[in-house]
Amino acid sequence: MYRGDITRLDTDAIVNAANSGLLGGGGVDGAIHRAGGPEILEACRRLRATSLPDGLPTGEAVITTGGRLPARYVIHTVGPVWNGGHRQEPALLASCYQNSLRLAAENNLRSVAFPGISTGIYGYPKPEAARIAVREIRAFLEQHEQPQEVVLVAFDEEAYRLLEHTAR
Ligand code: AR6
Repeated sequence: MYRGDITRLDTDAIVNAANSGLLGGGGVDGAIHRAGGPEILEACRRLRATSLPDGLPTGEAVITTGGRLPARYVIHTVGPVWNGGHRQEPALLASCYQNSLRLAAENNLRSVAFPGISTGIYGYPKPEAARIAVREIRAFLEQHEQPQEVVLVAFDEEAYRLLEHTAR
């Protein structure tokens, strides 16, 4: 676990809580594009122009360069917008973690860091989201050799305490 700004981490990849358009936004998405520079946006535009003309569906993930970030790669995933919990939000959020980790494994990445996908602008309740994150990461690590290290990033003290409690 790490408390602070995910863009400072030098894990092999950091995960971005993106939107389907993949062309940037607020929150951690804005911070990643600002810190990583234009190369990331260029890579996202290429994806939109080729394999993802309609954007990235909720629950899925793609990988791009990390541009000027300390991390070599950014894995972009689109979390569900919280709508009360009866629109497949838990399954979609679990898919975000599974698909991001699968991409990390396929690219033979040793370490990857996640923000709390969907827990900002998309309004997912943080305790439930933390439980899903911890459960999915543990399940994946048990079944795969890579990544070897997964860091959960809390942006503030309260989120950090919640993660500590959830991972116990
Ligand atoms: N480092 C680590 N965590 C951060 C950082 C940072 N620099 N900045 C924010 N967080 P959000 P979402 C935390 O809103 O809910 C964007 O506009 C934040 O405290 O970034 O999935 C996208 O383009 C929260 O716990 O993502 C989408 O349109 C978590 O990261 C939409 O927001 C996620 O908050 C996605 O919403």
